[in-house]
Amino acid sequence: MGIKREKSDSSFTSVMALIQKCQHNIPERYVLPPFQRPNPSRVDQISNNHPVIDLSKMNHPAHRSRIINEVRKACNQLGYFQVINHGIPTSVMKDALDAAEDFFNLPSDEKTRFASTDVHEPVRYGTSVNHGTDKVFYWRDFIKHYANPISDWIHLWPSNPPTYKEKMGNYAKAMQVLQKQLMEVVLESLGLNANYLHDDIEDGSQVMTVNCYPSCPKPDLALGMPPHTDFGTITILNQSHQGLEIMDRDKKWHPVPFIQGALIVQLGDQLEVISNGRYKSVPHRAILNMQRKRFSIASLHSMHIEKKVGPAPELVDEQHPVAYREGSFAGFLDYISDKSISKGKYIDTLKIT
Ligand SMILES: O=C(O)CCC(=O)C(=O)O
Repeated sequence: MGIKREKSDSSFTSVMALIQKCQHNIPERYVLPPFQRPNPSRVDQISNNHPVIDLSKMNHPAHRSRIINEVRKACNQLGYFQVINHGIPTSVMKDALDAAEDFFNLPSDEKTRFASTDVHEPVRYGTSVNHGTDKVFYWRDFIKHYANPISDWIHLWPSNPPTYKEKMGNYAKAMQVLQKQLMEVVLESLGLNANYLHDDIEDGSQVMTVNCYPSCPKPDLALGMPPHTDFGTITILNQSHQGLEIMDRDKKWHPVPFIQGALIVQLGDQLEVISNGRYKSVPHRAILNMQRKRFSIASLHSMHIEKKVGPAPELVDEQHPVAYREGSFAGFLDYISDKSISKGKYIDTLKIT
C-alpha cells in the first residue's frame, strides 16, 4: 500500500492513570478552546424525537415494512436510531462491558503492550483520539481491535483479563450478525435489493472500539471524543451510561437518551457514499460527567479494507448525478494517519462538487 508507518509510541499517560493524580482539575492539554466546549445551553435537552425501533418480528412481512419505514424516516432525519428487541441477549451485552471495565482496570504495563500511534495496527491501545497527533487531548482511553472474521484476529486480542477474548468475542460475533440484518433493512429503505453488496457486507471489516471515559472534574471544559462521523457503513454502540450526543441537520447537539438494553445504530460515511448522499453520516461526540466512569463499545462495520465503494448505480439518475468518488477503509486510514480527525474528513475528499 506504500504506507509510511509511524513508529509505535507507548509513552503517554492514560486518563485512568491521570485521575489518580488530578481529582479537582484537569491538565491544560485537555482544556478545549471555548468554541469547542460542550456548552449545555446550546444542547437540546428536551427533544422527544429520538427514534427507537422495535426489531421484534423483523422477518414478518407486515412488521418488516413498518420497520423499513421507521428506519427510512430516522436515516433521513437524523442518521441514527436506537433498536430494541434486537435479539442480542442482555448477558452478552453486559459481559462485553464488564470485559472492557476489567481491561481498563489492569495495571498500565499490561495495557501499554498494545500501545501504538499507528492507525494501521489491527490491535491498538491509546488515549485521546491519537496521542501521537492530537494537539488538544480528549478524556478517553481506548483499545481497538479488528474482529471479522474473528478467527483471523482474536489471537491478537488481550489475553488478560483471562475472560476478555471469550466475552468480547461473543459480543463481536453477535454484532456481526446484527449488522447484516440491519444493513439489509437500511438498503431496502433506500429502495435497493436487501442483497445489495451481500458478500462484501458478509466479509466486511469490523473494528471494535472499546472506550473508557473516567469521571472528569471539569466536564464543561473537555470532551471524551470530538465531533466526528464514523468511516464505515453502520456503527452499533453499546454503552454503560448516557454520554453520546448527536448533531442534527441544524447543527444542534442532542443527548441520546440512555435506554437500558437498547443498541444505538449510527450511519457512517461509507453508507452516505453508497446512498449517493440520500442519507448522511451522523456527526457525534462523547461528553463527560463528574460522577462516574462510562464505558462504550462501538462496533464499526465497513466493506473489506481494500474494497473501493461508490454510489449504488440504482441511486444515480439525471436528478441525482454521481456525487462521490469511490473510497475505501484503507484510503481512510491513510488519510487519518497524519492528521487529527477534527482537522478534515476523508469523505470530503470523495465529494464531487
Ligand atoms: O462513546 C461514545 O458514545 C461514542 C464513541 C465513538 O464515537 C467512537 O468510538 O467512534
